[in-house]
Amino acid sequence: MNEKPAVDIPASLAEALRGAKHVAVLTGAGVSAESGLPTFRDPMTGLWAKYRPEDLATPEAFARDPRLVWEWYEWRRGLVSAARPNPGHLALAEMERRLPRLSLFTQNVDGLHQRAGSRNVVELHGNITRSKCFDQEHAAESWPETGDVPPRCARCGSPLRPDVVWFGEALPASALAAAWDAAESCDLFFSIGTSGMVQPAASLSHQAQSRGATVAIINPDVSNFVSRSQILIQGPSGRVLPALLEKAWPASRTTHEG
Ligand code: BJW
Repeated sequence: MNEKPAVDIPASLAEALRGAKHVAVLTGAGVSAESGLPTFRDPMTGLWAKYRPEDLATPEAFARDPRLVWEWYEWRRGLVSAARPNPGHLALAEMERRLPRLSLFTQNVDGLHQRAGSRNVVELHGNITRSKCFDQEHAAESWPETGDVPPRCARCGSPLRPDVVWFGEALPASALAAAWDAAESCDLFFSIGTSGMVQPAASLSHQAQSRGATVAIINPDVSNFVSRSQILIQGPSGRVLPALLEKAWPASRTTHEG
């Protein structure tokens, strides 16, 4: 009775995936939801349902109350270190192995794609496990144990912050340029587990579409995606991606079972 309904994958999408020369993938917080990490904008469970982004995810917030911001990220670092990649992350890593070229751009700061085995991952919004100093952006792997919260940069004494991209900050230029290039040159673009609310990442799928790529959206809530030229697959990525993999390469199942 608890059996979940089968995911309906269009045969045309499986075929497009199998034949693609260059697949570009943009992921967001929804991809890690099945690993137990909260998204940002899901109405009941998202982080922004409980916390105000302007209090925690802007440089101004950090300047105002660095301890609050540091401790909030310490809590989230704990969630990330306890989380494990889910079948969606694993399916993307497997797709990378099967395709001539797959470029994975993630807005996530949790490192779960890399832990799942994806090798060509570009982090658009940084990584929560890294720290840098607020004033000079010196990377900090360790710091003097002075009891300061946040700790201070060993080189310049400025307070440390997580190496993530806050609102109003520029994305790493090389990461954004690579994402833009991939959106313009891919033949198939996936937007997975992202609300598409945050720029500039949200523009990538439009750019891909305008350059003639097939665009597929994977999300349990497809109500915000209305373009008829996109393929919408409604469902959690931890179920949709393994089903897509199996539909594109049915022999893989035989191989595993055999
Ligand atoms: C599932 C699922 C399952 C659930 N399977 N799916 C006005 C108009 C336009 C733009 C702006 C504007 N005012 C300001 C801006 C710019 C601003 C912006 O876009 N704001 C909008 C919110 C309005 N952008 C910026 O400020 C960016 N920088 C910038 O523009 O710089 C310009 C500049 C240039 C030169 C010099 C200086 C500046 C930076 C954006 C940084 C975003 N940072 C955050 C925090 C990162 C650190 C941290 O983790 O704390 O990034 S905010 C947050 O949103 C995080 C995410 O990466 C990002 C995107 O969220 P995402 O991943 O889409 O998550 P959700 O929760 O929104 O969606 C989850 C989805 O999953 C949902 O659709 C669910 O249905 C789905 N889902 N379960 C699959 N099992």
